[in-house]
Amino acid sequence: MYSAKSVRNWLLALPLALPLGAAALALPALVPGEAQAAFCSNDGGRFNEWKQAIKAEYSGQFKASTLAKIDGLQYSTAVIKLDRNQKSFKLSFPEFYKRRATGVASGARKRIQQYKKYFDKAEQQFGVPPEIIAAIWGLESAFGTYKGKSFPILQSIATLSYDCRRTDLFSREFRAALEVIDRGYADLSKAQGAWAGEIGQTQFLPSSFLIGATDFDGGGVNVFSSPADVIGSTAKWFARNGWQRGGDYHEGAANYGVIQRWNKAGVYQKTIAKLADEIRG
Ligand SMILES: [Ca+2]
Repeated sequence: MYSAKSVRNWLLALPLALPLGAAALALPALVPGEAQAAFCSNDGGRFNEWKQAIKAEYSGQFKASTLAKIDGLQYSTAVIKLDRNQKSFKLSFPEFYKRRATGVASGARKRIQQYKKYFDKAEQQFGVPPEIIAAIWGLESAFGTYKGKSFPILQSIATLSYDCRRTDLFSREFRAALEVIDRGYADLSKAQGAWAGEIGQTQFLPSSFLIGATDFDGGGVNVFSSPADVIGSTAKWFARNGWQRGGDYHEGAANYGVIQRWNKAGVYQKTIAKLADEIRG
């Protein structure tokens, strides 16, 4: 089990470990004509102008009610500050594993038992074993128990799209976020996530959420509060990215390549495979 303190310490490492948020490499190929950045700027002075440009660009592509969400967005200096303050990530794998994975396996085994019905369904439907899903769920949010500082998702993504540092990546994600809203999955202008706009308990970027979104317990897809949907959606993301049922997932194996698409940090990839072994016991 996590003490409040260990969860806090654990998450302090998160911005170092996940500079783009989880699933940052899961972006689909850019479709020509889609998500062209209006323009970018490194201060908030032209943000209202940017909002109008974006609305004009997407006019007719989304519902008016979806595009109206753009009106209320504000440039977030807090998000930009967090983005600028990232430090290069230099921990060795053993140090990283100790910091991030200590205690996670026992919590994972508990969830696998508690939500056996959904883990079984995920394995049956998508071929992804429980220990992989549970490892990611534990690493990303301590199984949804972590309640840290959070930010309105659409606002974070809009700010990072407008900002020049990663405008291409986040322009694609902004378009995906509008699609999440347009399709009625969640109102991302209100829903909260970590500072880089991640969605739900396994920290999907919007484009990854659209790939994984699965309703495992009825009532629509809710990866913020439904463990069933978190399990199903994460499993589907892996299946859609080429996971091979019953295949090895250690370094060098095809399934390890799918783990590498989930997160670009090498130590994080190794941690998922090792933690899965530890969970399986
Ligand atoms: Ca559901």
